[in-house]
Amino acid sequence: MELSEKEFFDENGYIILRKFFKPELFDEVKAEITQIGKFIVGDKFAFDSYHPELITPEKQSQLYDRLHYLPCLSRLSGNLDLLAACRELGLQLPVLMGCCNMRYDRPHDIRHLFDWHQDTLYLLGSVNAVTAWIPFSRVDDIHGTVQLIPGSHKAGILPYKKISDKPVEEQRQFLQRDLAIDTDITTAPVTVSADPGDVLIFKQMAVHRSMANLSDKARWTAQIRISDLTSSGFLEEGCPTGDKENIFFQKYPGFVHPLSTRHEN
Ligand SMILES: O=C(O)CCC(=O)C(=O)O
Repeated sequence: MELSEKEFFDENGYIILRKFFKPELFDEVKAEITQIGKFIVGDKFAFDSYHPELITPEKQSQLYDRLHYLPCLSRLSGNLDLLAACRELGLQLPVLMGCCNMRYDRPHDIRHLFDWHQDTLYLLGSVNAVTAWIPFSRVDDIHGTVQLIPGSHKAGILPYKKISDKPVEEQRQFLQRDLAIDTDITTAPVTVSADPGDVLIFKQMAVHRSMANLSDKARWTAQIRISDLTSSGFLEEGCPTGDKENIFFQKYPGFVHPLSTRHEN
């Protein structure tokens, strides 16, 4: 028997909704990226092609750091169809988490790839929070993409360890470079292949990682983070988000902080 979209999502922790966005949406995204790209990098900047000689490390970080201020990202975050899809997937009252982002993954640049992780560990949010991962260019095992472990969200937050020397203090932000999953990932992953217009929605508890861009084109994506205000305990806990609080001071149902990491300095 075929599963409904919601059943598939609940079972696997992710879903790819094909041809979800209208093509016009990408015209405005491309236009805004091209506008800031030309301003920062120079007139030869083009969304669809990549010229390593133009993009110095300084220009790359200037470009990257500006992406999440693009007005089109706000419009995407507030996209009514996206919020309706979240409701259909079970988020009764979807609210933005303020950590929406865009990624620019250059060919063969592995420095910014994320190893296996769960977004909840860094972003907090409601237990059923989701990330809408939106490609603006082709994504697959050649062009770079993400891999997910189906069903991994069901185990809640996995054991983790601190991998930086950042002290554990209440209002400190912990990022991917500070915390890592402390267990072997042995289940076979799913590799996402998608085109502009498609959207991957995954539970922030789902274990996932980046895959390198082996093509000669830049990989452009947006990540919209959405919690559910009605999720049990979320409001009572003060709607925690990872830019103000961290996992060491949060209670997620059924999760016991590993003694090896709790309050370790
Ligand atoms: O796009 C990627 O390579 C990884 C994105 C990711 O893991 C995330 O946004 O949580």
